[in-house]
Amino acid sequence: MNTQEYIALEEKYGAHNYHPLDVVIRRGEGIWVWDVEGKKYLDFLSAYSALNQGHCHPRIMQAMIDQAKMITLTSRAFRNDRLHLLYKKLVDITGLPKALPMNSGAEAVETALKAIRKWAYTVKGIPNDKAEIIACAENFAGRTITIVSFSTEEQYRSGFGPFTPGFKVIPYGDIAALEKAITPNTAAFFVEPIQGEGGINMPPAGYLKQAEELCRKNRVLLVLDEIQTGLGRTGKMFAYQHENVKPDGVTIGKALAGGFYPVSAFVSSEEVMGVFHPGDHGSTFGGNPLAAAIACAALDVIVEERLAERAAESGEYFMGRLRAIKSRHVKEVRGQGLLVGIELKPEARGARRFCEALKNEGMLCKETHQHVIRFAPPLIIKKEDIDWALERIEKVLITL
Ligand code: IF1
Repeated sequence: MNTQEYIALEEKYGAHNYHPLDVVIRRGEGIWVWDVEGKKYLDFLSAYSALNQGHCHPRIMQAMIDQAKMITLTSRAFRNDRLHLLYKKLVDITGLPKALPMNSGAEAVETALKAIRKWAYTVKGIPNDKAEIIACAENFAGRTITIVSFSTEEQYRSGFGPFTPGFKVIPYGDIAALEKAITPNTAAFFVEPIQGEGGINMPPAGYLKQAEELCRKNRVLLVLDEIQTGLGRTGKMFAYQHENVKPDGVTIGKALAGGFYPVSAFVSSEEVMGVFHPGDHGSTFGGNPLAAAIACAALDVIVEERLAERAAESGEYFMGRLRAIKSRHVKEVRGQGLLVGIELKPEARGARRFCEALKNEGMLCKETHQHVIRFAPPLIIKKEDIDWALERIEKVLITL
């Protein structure tokens, strides 16, 4: 079958909840993918930052194969000999003492929200059902009804009401708004260090540190969503480390398993995680031995191949070269490490057509929020491959 035939079958049998680029990928290795016609592309999206280690990393693959030959799933009704290893690694990289493993990012976020609420009632003493969680406009934290209850993107909410109460939404990056929003019933401030889907929105320097101080002063938990910014993507293991912030909790996902398996986690303090008692929360696959073995290997790759440091260096080079491109379409280049966005001017008529043109040049990336082209290559990318990409990006930004 050729590309069009594959597309026709997807369209015929699949729900239309995505509008993907018309490329049908068959194989991936490192930073490259090949489509069903043998065309080769440089992957500049990394499955939305779930492939920081690159496609089909051999070391993670071997860990998956080895574990799959032993046992894949026990349920949490019993224990297994891999989970403690993942717990220890998550504790070591975050500096937070307790982890709760889940599967999708949204499940890690839901876990965090439940922990926050139960902490509010049983530890902080907020009256039952009165806990307030503050979130920021243009957030993205997943697709469940509770999570879209605090989304400000109409399309993510339309038709899915009624919504979960107990959330307050404030402008991103605005400390005064956070201070004003805090009440005696505020349980937590839940925020992304950099807003990915929101359009690679960077907060003002010092914002996270000021938020941490404000939260501490008011006994409000600071819980950071690092599902997209975490695991080396912004040039540190976690984006919060750029400002030496110490959150009360963090959600992790995507690259936690290097693209081989859905693995996520909520990592937090003894005080917060201690609200969970046996039977309070969980999931069929959360913390299974196959997930744990894969995630351990995925984390080892990030640490031992120095992916955070490489993202910092590559990102600085990449953004410097992007900013030097003289294009009438570009409004702003922004980002940190290898989480980069080019915001186009409205007269550029949207980022999608630039992504289509880049696909024709052999590069895969995705627009976000109409006017932003998001660039997020695997962190293993080398300088010569960044140069290869820059040639194509410059050509498209100048000729389109
Ligand atoms: C889609 C982008 C969207 C996330 C943050 C939690 C989650 C995500 C910061 C939930 C997931 C994914 C979801 C995927 C596309 C992608 C995405 F921001 F990365 F680009 F949509 F906004 N927190 N982001 O970014 O994790 O449940 O998906 O594992 O839904 O289209 P998940």
